[in-house]
Amino acid sequence: MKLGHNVKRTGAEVLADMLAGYGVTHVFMVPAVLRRTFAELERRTTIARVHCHGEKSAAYMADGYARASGKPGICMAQVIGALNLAAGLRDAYLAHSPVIAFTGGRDPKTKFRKVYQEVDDVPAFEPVTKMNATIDDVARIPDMLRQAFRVATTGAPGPVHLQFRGNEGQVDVEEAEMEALVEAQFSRVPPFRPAPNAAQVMAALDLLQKAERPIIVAGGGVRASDAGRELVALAEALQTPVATSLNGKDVIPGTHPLSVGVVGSYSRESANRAVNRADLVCFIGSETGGMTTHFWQVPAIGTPAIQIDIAPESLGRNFPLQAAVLGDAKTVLAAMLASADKTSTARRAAWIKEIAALRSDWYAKYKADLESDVLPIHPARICHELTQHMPDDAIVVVDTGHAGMWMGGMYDLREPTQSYMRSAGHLGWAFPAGIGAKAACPDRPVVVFTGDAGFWYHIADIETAVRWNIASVTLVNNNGGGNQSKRGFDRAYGGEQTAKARELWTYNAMNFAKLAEDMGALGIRVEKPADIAPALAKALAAKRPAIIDIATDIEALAPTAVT
Ligand SMILES: Cc1ncc(C[n+]2csc(CCOP(=O)(O)OP(=O)(O)O)c2C)c(N)n1
Ligand SMILES: [Mg+2]
Repeated sequence: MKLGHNVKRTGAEVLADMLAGYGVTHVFMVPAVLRRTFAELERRTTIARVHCHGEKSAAYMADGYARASGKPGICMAQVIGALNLAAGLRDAYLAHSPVIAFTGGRDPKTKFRKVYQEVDDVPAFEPVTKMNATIDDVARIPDMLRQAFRVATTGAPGPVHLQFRGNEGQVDVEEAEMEALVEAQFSRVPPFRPAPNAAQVMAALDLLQKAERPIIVAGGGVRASDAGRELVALAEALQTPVATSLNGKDVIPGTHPLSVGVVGSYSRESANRAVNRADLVCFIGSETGGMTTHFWQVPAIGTPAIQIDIAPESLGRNFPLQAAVLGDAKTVLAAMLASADKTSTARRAAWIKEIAALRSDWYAKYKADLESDVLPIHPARICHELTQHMPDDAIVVVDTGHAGMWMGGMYDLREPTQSYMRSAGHLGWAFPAGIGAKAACPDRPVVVFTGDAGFWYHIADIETAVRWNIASVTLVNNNGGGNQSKRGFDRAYGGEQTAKARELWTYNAMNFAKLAEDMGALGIRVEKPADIAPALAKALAAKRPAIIDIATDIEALAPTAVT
């Protein structure tokens, strides 16, 4: 129907139809927001309305959904929950994840009159969104929703916030002459693949081919562009090793001979050593931020660099460039591959030997930890077991802190069909993000790795996963505390902290498997390294939410970054 038909529809009907039209399968929220829309979702669509135990958790679920599928994740809160939801968008913002948040907001008739539960929430969404807007008139729902999907998915993706008039967004019950028009192109990342300028491609390629010790640092932009295959093909054609950011870990299998691992702060020694030996660093889809460069020490600023990115404002932000290429990673890499001079690889024979040595030196140094039989279990052993036993199509979802360090540095993807997603810094992100990932990809195994402090944050959502039978598997590296904090408190106490200082970062002992069982999930407690792989197999076969509680050593500290 074209406008001018004079047929009025409610905002709720149009919103429900449009969400279905964009291919949304789940929305995550805490009631009560857009109540009429939820009724229409039930009448008109098959969209699952996952109500969970906190707005931050809802945002993390939407974020996990988005990162696993490339489709925008939808989360919602009424006015009083809006800032909890905004807090949850922070990780999505940092990770360039396309999350769309709906909140209830103010009514012009009553604002500034001390309305129950009301503050002006909009400014709080400003630092965590690419677009932050209000819908005051029901007739604006269609075009604003289209703009939300457009902004969330284009360029470097990211979160969007739409505030609907009324504390619960009651503007959705009003009627107007509206069209439920959907632009399907914007229903997933990337909607466009901008082609690079040919001269820029040749300039970058020329530098890579002339270099004797070049290295590629691939970031989340390569992941968003689904350009792993092209990346590995170019690396092979030019015999150029690849380091990744933590966010880009799954763009090349860790077992590939040209992979040196994750570079930066939560990293692998071989990656930092390789990047600091390089005579040319090629950043692709990377913010060149503090985490990936260990605060601009790896590589040092001034190291000859080239950069490929879809966002022009990223090019050269932190490293002076010898060449800059603007475009979609997959398209740029394919263009470079098409013109690559494979005879140039002879120049890099010595470098490739050095890379092989860095790889084997790393393994030799950590072999004892990776294969450790000590009790309580060494976390590196968990990572090593996961490398060997993770299904070929698994999505691995990892929390921050020690979880990020252990898995970033010690775990390897074996197959290009395996995925890896990580918290961009928020403790507690991984468990709900894993629920979102499993909702988005029900046919793929989803395995979460989190510490116990991270798991405590959103533990109530075990019940959510059970209620919706969203069968993610969560491994808890349970050491009875947040022991990444140990080094920091030692420093704060001027050497070694007091015994009493441990009350700052330790908890009561907890058996999360037992707790999970009480909440209706499968719970498995693991106390011996040999039981890790069977527990994973059992949990994956159970086809219901599972928590594997692994008792580990509170004294085990992950290796810190080398420079
Ligand atoms: C929202 C948030 N608050 C605080 C921190 C700081 N932080 C980083 S790691 C950590 C403790 C992690 O503990 P746990 O998840 O049990 O892992 P462990 O270090 O014990 O392996 C804390 C508090 C953070 N990253 N995010
Ligand atoms: Mg812990």
